[in-house]
Amino acid sequence: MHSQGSLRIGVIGTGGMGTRHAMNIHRFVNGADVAAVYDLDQARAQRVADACGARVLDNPRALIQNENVDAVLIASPDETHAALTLACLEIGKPVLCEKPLATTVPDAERVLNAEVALGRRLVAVGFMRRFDPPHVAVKHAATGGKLGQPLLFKGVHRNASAPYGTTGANILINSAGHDFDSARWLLNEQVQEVYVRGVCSRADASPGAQDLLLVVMSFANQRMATAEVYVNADYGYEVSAELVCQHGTVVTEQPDAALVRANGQRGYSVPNDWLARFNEAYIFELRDWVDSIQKGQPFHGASAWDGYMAMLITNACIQSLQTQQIVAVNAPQTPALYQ
Ligand code: ISE
Repeated sequence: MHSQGSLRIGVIGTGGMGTRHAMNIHRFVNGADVAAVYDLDQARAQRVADACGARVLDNPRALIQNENVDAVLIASPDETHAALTLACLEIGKPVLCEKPLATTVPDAERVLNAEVALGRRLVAVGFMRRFDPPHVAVKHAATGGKLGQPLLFKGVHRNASAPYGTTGANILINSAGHDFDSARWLLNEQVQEVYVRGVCSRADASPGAQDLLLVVMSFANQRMATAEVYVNADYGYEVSAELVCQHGTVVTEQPDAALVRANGQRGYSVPNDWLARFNEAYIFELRDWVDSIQKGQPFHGASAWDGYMAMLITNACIQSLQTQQIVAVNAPQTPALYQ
């Protein structure tokens, strides 16, 4: 049953991420309930619906238009994100779209232009690192003044393994957007140029698949950023963000890490994936999103503009990876809606 007055959320996509979001809403977000779910795999959708006391709908657009759904969470495959977000904008429904907002620049532009035309912010994008306590601590330390101006962002983004055949372009579209958003968020500057190189880490990876990328970004005011994105790191899932500032540096520290001494060794465990590493961030992101809708306060996470900028940078990175040249990122002026 849904509590009176709670925000009724429809979840599109019940894979790993969508299921985690649905269960987080059900268990940890006050003032919100999962009212409906959709997945192409209806049996999978039914299992999540049963766990959350929600209905299963057989069509994502029917879910978006359903009068018993107040807000929509999109966690379906990347290539569906832009069209489904547009469908939410068409009927004025708030939406949290998992990253990436789109898989092409034109699609990201269509979402951005639709929200600008609407004149109000309905789109939130799931760059959850903005709610990750270690990343928030880096942001606070860098803006506290004691370290001076942040000059260089250094991101490390390692997945234990990626599906066979994952290409450099796939990685840039599906994964590296987090690092581009973190660099923009922590440096608070406009990106100007990118340079990307990639290598294939092992003989048994699919031919030509570059699974270790190094991205260099230059920003306005002579700020810089590097991001290592390695999707077959083997040892585990690890993300770090460091800012090198005028008078010091600040770097994310492992949350809840325990130093274990055993069997002549000492060390920390490493999570297997992003659901484990960013467990808290996903909950904090959902609470902030629900509060922004229920209380009419700004969402403190990424907007459609941030989702568009991530795709613009991604597109330039794909070109740089292919040409091995520096590529300019020609961003338009930030629309007033996002300033
Ligand atoms: C995944 O979709 C995520 O969002 C994770 O944060 C990222 O590390 C992973 O590479 C993506 O596939």
